[in-house]
Amino acid sequence: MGRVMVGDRLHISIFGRRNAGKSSLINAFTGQKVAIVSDVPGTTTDPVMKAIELFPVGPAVLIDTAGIDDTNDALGLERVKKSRSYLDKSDMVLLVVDASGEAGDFEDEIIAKCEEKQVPFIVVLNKSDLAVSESVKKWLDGREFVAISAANSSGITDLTKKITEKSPNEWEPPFLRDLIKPGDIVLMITPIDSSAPKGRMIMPQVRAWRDILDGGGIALSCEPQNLQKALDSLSTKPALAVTDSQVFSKVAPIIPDDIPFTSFSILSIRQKGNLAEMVKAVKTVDTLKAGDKVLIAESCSHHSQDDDIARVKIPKWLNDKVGGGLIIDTSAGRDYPENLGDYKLIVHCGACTLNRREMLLRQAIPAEKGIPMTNFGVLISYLHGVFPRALKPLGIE
Ligand SMILES: Nc1nc2c(ncn2[C@@H]2O[C@H](COP(=O)(O)OP(=O)(O)OP(=O)(O)O)[C@@H](O)[C@H]2O)c(=O)[nH]1
Ligand code: SF4
Ligand SMILES: [Mg+2]
Repeated sequence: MGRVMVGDRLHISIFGRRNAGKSSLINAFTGQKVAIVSDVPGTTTDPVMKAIELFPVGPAVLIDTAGIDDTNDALGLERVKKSRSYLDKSDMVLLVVDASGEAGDFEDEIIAKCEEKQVPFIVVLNKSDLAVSESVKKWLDGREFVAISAANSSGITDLTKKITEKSPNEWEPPFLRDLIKPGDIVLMITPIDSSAPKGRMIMPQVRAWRDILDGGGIALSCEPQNLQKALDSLSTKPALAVTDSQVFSKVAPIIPDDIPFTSFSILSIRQKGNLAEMVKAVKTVDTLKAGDKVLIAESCSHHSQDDDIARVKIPKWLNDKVGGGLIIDTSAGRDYPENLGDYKLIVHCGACTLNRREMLLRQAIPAEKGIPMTNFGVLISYLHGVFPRALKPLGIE
């Protein structure tokens, strides 16, 4: 993956006493041994930053800090000061408490700081596999907390859910600029056909264009029929190619394998929703059969055209795959149909008009009922043999 634009990632700082399990929590989140864990208090001396893809939150930076109770000597005090300075740079704080240890003034102070700076925080009760001490029991009384066991990676899903819930309203991952570095060329394949709005570009394309420039990149755009020519004319290979999903099968063979390649719809849903879940859900198409109901949902109501993607193209491609006979409904705008229970699969657009919180909620409703939801771009890449290639630039294989 390209440059990590630190400001584009949700900064989550992990605070707590020495030995509370802060570094263990980083490892549990990442599934790797990125931070040193030991039973010697004061193992982490300098803050360690780790950029990760934290689903369903999105791109995040985890910051492991030194214990806040390390106040025995000048060096310890210095470390505590440094740890605390990270609070100002945090979008969120996880306050880790060792269930078998102590809790009191140190924790109160961090919470008071978070409240003062208006940084959302979550109390994380770690080592919940051990008996809870009287001190911790007393301190937790009446508080909201998430119980985990970092050493066994249990409770991590509950914790990521809570992080999503508490993450600042306006926060969203970038459209694509975290995938490029300044000076990189991004080639956009934008067909101007009857489904393109007259005299304009569609919103996800405009978003991509702006984000390339915000990331210091160079935005190039062409129609599919000029793609080969565009590639031939470049002396520098594009760092990324982004296509309209509708022409995936047409352009995929033209784009060399060593150029990361994805679609506007996939990038848009990565920004607005939980892409990993949508990727998992796409395999449901292999189990669809005649008579099954599928919902195709767009989150804005634009005019339908003769060869509309939601009403004509996706239904045709799905029926081709299944051998016909699917019952396909479409919805447009903010509302879902009343009864989602009948659907075997929901296919959602890039949701560019929604905020991330709203899209995550739209995903959560069917998820509770066990109904898989995928995305236009993910589905088309799957049906047209561009899967998992179109997901690879986003760290999903
Ligand atoms: N039983 C149990 N032990 C844990 C758990 N999480 C961490 N530990 C143990 O607690 C000790 C401290 O873990 P660390 O992750 O190094 O703690 P830390 O908060 O980073 O500690 P410092 O860097 O010293 O401030 C290690 O021996 C871990 O194996 C847990 O969920 N259950
Ligand atoms: S909300 Fe959906 S249908 Fe409307 S422009 Fe954005 S991606 Fe397309
Ligand atoms: Mg540590």
